[in-house]
Amino acid sequence: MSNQHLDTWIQSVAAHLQPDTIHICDGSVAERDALEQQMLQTGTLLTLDPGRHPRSFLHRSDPSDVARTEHLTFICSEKKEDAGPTNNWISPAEARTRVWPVFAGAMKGRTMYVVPYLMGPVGSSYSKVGIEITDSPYVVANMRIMTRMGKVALDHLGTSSDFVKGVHSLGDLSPERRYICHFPETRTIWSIGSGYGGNALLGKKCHALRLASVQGRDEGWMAEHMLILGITTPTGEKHYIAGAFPSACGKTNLALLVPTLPGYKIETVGDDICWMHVGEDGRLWAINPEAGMFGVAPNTSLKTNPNAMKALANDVIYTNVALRKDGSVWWEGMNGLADGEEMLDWRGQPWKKGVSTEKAAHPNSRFTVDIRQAPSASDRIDDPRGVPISAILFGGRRAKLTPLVYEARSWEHAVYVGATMVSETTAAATGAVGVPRNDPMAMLPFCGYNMADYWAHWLAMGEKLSRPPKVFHVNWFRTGDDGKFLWPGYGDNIRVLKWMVERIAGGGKANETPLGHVPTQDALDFGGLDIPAARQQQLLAVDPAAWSEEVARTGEFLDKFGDRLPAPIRAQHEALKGRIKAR
Ligand code: OXD
Ligand code: MN
Repeated sequence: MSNQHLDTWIQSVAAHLQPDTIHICDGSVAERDALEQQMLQTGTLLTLDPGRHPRSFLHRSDPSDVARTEHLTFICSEKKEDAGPTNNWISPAEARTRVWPVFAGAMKGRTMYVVPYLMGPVGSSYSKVGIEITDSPYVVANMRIMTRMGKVALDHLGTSSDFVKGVHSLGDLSPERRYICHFPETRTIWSIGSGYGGNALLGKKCHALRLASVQGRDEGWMAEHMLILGITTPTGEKHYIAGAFPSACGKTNLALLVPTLPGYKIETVGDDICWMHVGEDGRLWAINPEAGMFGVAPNTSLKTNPNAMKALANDVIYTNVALRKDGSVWWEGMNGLADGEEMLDWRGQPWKKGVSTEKAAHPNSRFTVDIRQAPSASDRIDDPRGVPISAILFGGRRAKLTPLVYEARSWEHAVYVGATMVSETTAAATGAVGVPRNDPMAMLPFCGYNMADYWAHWLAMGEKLSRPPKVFHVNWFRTGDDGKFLWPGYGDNIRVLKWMVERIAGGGKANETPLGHVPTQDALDFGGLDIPAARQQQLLAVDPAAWSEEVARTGEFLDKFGDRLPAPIRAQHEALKGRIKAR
């Protein structure tokens, strides 16, 4: 079926970028195989040992291009206020004069791939089509795993003009000429100068979060940086939970959790992005718009995330991991290296265990794999209706201050809790690691419009929910005075989920604190864990003095939004101050 809107747009982009040839991707296995062969010949992909890693490849990116570059990422709304104080902004007119010329002739001597992709299950009224034009076969191969790509997307689109238009070129890969521009009003993305996942796989952060968050606001739904998991209790009670955590804070680990408590079962629906709609039953219903995982490799091991390791059995694209002499991949946290073992680091340089001081794998090295390969994959991943959400988690990485878990007091309070999330930075973006920064709903780098309006949208969504989910805040990363983690995390996080499910059912003992409801020490299942009572107490403690400093900092953050800050957020802030003072 031909689509006039699509054809016209492709021609206009081609006229400017001047590729040698144009290839419209159909998503077939034959197409994938041919592309892989070509990338092996050019060195874009390297082979791995076929016995250990069937049909899997290694890609090494340019060393200056290994993470999202937030300072080169722009929201190009007509009005600056619509991008808000947390986004970089340039006007569409400026983008046209400053950025579009960088694309001129960028595909000379290259093939222009046209990648139609569907975000969301086939046949779902919630799913959306995007078309990514790119000159990177690595991007095509990743998009084929991360989305439902090719004919299936064109079939969904039909003759409609309703698709996100993404133009991506590697350009010369120079950070000097790198731009990732989003035009929410025309649902367009321009990305040049980077081949890195979050900058170049336009379906993911650019479309499914930055543009979709705006579209969701306009159409009354939500695009969130959240995992989706299903939990079944020993008595057969089943719930779905969505969770927002900043990048590289363990979303994939939680989504694929193997419970340490007997009788519990966890299913994975999504590990990074979640689109939620109000169902006829007054609940929130969620789909995972993606089809794959672009997971952080370091610290993924049989111990920390056995389901991820099993998902990686075959058909994986690894990016910037280390390569052992036997043709297998390695990253920090995987163990199993003999002292003195030599291999190649993520740049392809010789590396020796016990001698080399640099990391062998880049801290933001990744695996790309079909999420349905995880043993925990839910049979609802492809359900066009999505899944009903019983609880939402907000989580940050805080060494101090924030208790393991607390429950918000109301929807308005929940929106405040999400809006005031703080987390210590990670390697997923360039810049210093370990610095606390406000990251509302884990959307700081991904909200395509003014955060204050985004909170107003959250508040408005709450009004439409007759059966809103319960909302919790979690922090797996609190440390004791010795600097060691107080909580074992990983599979033991099931103990926190257990308490949440009890709360959903109307049970689960809790203390009322200024922050919200914190489980009593005996309400949390510490059974079989070697955590002394004093450390359990520290894990759940709320220190009013420290919180009054935190609240002052939060106040400064909220002030950035001026008059646009929704009144209920300000009111929640004042109420929290009052509760802390009363202690
Ligand atoms: C990701 C990120 O890649 O959040 O998911 O950076
Ligand atoms: Mn993410």
